[in-house]
Amino acid sequence: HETIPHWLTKQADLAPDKTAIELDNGHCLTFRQLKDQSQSFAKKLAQAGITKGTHVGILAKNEIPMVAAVHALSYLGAVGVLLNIRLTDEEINYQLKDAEVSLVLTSDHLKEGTEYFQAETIQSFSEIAALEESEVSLCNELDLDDTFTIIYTSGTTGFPKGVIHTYGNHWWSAIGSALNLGIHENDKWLVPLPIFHVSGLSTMIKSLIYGMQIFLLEKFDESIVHQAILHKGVTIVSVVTVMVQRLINKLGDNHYPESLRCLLLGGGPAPRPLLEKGKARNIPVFQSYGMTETASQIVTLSPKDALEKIGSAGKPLFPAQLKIEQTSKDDLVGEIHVKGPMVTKGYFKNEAANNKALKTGWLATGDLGYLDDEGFLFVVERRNDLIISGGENIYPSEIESVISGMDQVREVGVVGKKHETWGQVPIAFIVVDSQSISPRDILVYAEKRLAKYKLPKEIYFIDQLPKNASNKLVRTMLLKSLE
Ligand code: S0N
Ligand code: AMP
Ligand code: MG
Ligand code: MG
Ligand code: MG
Repeated sequence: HETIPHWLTKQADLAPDKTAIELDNGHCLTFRQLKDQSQSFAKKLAQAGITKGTHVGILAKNEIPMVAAVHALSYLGAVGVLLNIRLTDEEINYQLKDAEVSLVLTSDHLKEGTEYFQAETIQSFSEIAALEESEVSLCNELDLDDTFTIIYTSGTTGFPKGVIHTYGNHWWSAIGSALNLGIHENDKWLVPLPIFHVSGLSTMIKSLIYGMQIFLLEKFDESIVHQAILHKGVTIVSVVTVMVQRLINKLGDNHYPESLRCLLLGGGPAPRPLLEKGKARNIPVFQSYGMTETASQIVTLSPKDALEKIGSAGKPLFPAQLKIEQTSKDDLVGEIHVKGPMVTKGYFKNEAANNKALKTGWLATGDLGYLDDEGFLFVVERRNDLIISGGENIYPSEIESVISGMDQVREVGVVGKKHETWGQVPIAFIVVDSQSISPRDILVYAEKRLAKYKLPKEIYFIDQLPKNASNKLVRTMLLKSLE
């Protein structure tokens, strides 16, 4: 087993007085302070019964107590199950049960919303902070094969799957990114993306490994991001498409200062017109391809290629490999397979999914793409009808299985429709058994079970769903029926 020194302890030793985290209100925390706070929190968590291997749910917006809580788990060898705050109680409870979570930690202001969570204990950060520190010995090494975090990602079957991230996955993700983007002395990486997604989490960990300051936002706000780029020396910002759109609108005909060296764009496709707008304003947008399973970007367009290869997601990072599984010799397009030490070792207790996606030593992503003659990746189609709305994933099957649970509903088909703001939104086609049901009834039923961003934005009642010869729903035909 390979181990490294605990990364926060190490950085607190190398650069104790360097700023680790800056908040928009001006509050800063050094690496030493972050270590002290995390270690103290760990000793209090031990008092609350957390030991090596305990699965701990974390439900929070980006805030320092959340960062400290995640690091605290690593000092105990416990596993963090990061929960998306937009999910409904039912969706959260599925994850808590599936991930075998015994205790949930949450922000003080979110505690009230957790009364229907099915967990033995739910504690706010302040409640833990009020405990005595127990005399427990904290981990001073990290085993790269040990599990650190689990993040759920929507599944084709309608049920989400828990992606396991080891310390090694996060380590290699950070190294791969550094070998591509470089580490600059004055780097300040702005994190407007949630830490409950690997997009935010991975930057929080890079901060420790690089000794780099992050500028942490509780949630995305284009005015704050804009000001931070103009006046606070931010050099890198992680973004999804809708954020780039909002920033470009805000910028108008002005330009960002040279200090901004990278807008790392991930989490979904980027429309070409948007990339061209960015290019016209000299905004250094770096397209990337990655997913929860790859612990963040695994393919990124490097700065020197960004202009010539607009539309491409780039080349695999140094520690990663990529191949296209062609179905026929004449078709360049095939399934994207990736491999590397940042790729997950598997989904938590889900042998079927592991056999499907990870059996060969490569991750079969389900996404379709091709490589141009210089080896640059172009993603052409997403896996299994996956809908991406504002960087959040939605599988049609999640919505279909919920709505078909209504007594009056015989069948449902859901597809993604292009949307000005969100990129895509889900819309539903429904075959009913009785006429006594309205779109409103459906939404009332669905909103108890599905996060708001998953609710169908349009509902159509139809006589029957388009099926192929083997009686499978043909989703592409649904969209065509609207034309
Ligand atoms: C885009 C965001 C910020 C929008 O949220 P906002 O503006 O804060 O909305 P709210 O004020 O909370 O709500 C207003 C109304 O909007 C609805 N709503 C909110 N979000 C969505 C959405 N996504 N789709 C549809 N509707 C939405 C609310 O319900 C509310 O409605 P009303 O008014 O009716 O009540 C927010 O959605 C956001 O933060 N999105 C990004 C999430 C994200 O991080 N995704 C990436 C996931 N992927 C990965 O982690 C792997 C790839 C990766 O690592 C990566 C990705 C990006 C960049 C870099 C990397 C990397 O490799 O490092
Ligand atoms: P998530 O795990 O939430 O980040 O979702 C990852 C999925 O987003 C991938 O499997 C792709 O379907 C999609 N995706 C990520 N990057 C790109 C890209 N550059 N172009 C098109 N789709 C992308
Ligand atoms: Mg709730
Ligand atoms: Mg997602
Ligand atoms: Mg039914």
